Amino acid sequence: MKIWGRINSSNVRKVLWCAEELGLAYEHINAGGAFGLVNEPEYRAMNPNGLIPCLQDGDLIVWESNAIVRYLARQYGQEPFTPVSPADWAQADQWMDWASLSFAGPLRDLVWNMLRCPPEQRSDAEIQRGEKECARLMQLANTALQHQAFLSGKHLGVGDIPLGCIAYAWFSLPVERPALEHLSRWYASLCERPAYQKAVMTAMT
Ligand SMILES: N[C@@H](CCC(=O)N[C@@H](CS)C(=O)NCC(=O)O)C(=O)O
Repeated sequence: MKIWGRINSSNVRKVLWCAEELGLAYEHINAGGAFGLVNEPEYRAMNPNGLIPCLQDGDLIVWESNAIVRYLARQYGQEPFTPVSPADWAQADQWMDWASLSFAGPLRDLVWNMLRCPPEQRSDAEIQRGEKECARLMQLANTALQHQAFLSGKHLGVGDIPLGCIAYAWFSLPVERPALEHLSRWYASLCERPAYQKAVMTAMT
């Protein structure tokens, strides 16, 4: 199994963390950003979308981070990490897609302006916008975590993977964060997991 993508990407972290939780053996290949590779014809032949992450497992190639996480969970996981019933899958899908789709813009506003862009291009207005929206979304997750240990229920599951990676970025950046008791407890429990430490808690730059 091969996984392409630079490790400071939240989308790549999802795939690496999932693979680590499942105890899978894989080869990791840096790609994207300063590593390039994504515009090479060989990479485009695999992933015409030209983004990271990308997975190869035997003859199968998958891109789109949530699709990769779902594939790994279905192919190699078991309950409680992998849901079984359509209803439990729907809950996991809900949190996975919500996290990815809702946070894509506001998290990018923060990461791009605080870590990646040339100083003269930094936009304080975008940082303020990202800060406000990320705080609003995290409040929503905090409420969901009031009565359950994980977004997936009593145990960690695929439904927690995308927000877990986004939360690492959010807690690592020098942004205003409201006090969110339940989200903080959930995040602290992720930080204790060896798989999370190895795959997610790496340098942001
Ligand atoms: N919806 C896609 C988004 C992928 C994406 O935007 N990847 C970014 C990194 S987070 C990327 O490839 N950027 C270009 C690069 O790093 O060269 C997914 O979840 O996989």
